[in-house]
Amino acid sequence: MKLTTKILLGIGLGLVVGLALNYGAPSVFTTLNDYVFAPVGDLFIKAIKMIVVPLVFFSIVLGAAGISDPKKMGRIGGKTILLYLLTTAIAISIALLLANVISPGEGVDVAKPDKTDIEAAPPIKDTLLNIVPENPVKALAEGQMLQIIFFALAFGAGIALLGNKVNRVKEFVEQANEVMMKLVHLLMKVVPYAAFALMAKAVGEAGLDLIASMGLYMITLLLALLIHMTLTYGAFLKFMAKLNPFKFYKAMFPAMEVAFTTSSSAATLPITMNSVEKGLKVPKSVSSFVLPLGATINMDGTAIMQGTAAIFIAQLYNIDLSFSQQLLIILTATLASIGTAAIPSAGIVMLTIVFPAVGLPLEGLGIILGVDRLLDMARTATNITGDAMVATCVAKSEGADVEVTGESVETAVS
Ligand code: DAS
Repeated sequence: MKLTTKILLGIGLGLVVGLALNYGAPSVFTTLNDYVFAPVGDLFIKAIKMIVVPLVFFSIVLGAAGISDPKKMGRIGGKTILLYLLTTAIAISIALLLANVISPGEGVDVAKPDKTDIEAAPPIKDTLLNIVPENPVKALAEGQMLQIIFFALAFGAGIALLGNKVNRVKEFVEQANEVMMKLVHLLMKVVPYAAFALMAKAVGEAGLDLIASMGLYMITLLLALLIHMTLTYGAFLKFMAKLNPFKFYKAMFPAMEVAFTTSSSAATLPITMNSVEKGLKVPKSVSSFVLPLGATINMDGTAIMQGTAAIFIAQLYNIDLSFSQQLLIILTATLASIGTAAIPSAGIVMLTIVFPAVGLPLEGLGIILGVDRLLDMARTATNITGDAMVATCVAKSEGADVEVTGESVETAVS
């Protein structure tokens, strides 16, 4: 049975058990929650926290080290990274605006976690100043994620600049990254059971109201993805790449389909490159730099999920987020999306960066996890579309004659 099917079964069973206990046997729920649901949920979240530091570190080092020839790529690299950061910040801003307007988490009384490890978020100025770690080893040991991301970007850039002189370091990082991807893959096998326990716990506590609010959370997120894909990307395509957005989407549809079915930007990369080179006439000199880098560090869809999830969980737990804390979400979700590995469900793992940064309880991860599988498919399609859009705009700005050739691209997905 496919993992997605197992997860959906786990969610469904968790919903039914949670509702039955919430309405029929609250005392039984309390016992089951204490001895089954909560411990399973806690263990799963601890396992996520166990892998997030090395996963982020090696994933970002590899992404930064992948900048083939930083000197040659100066102009193209500068444009690419600027567009990646700009579109990601726009994506999160759309997500925050929609989540505040729709307020999917309002009106549901989810018991606040009894742990006191929810620290108040530091002022945004301190967070920005603290991004540069005085002691990177201490940052890694303490899981200071923003400092880890900064150090990883610097370390990767160092590898890129030294090139072949440090091949063994690069090989080690590549293999370490493979190990971390494998651990995420193995952890995802536990998701159906964790989703069951966490869903039963959450619905057992909050009842039907929670299901309605989770449905609203999904609608809010999918709407943000749609707006970003059509309005943001449409504007860049029309005014910067001088392309008809509808023709662009037609050319990119095969890649979007593969991204949707695989939930992995990495698995989709060959199709994304094929679509951009054959379907949009983007030169290989641009696509071979912009797309692999984008698959690693540019994930607008993931950033939208992280922004929406943060506001949703804050609303569920009645935690008021100030404007500066919401700005902090834009910063942390941008950095978290850079650190997200291009594999299924990696974006949910990175919520362990965003939530603590603004004082949100990680228990909220369990509620998000339950409905994340479908959302991962949609946001991965957005991720690769953003990469392709930037590659097209950069190619145009470099004088390439980008146009829609109408050539169909065979996808590898059977
Ligand atoms: N599935 C990830 C990707 O490959 C994104 C995510 O998990 O958020 O893009």
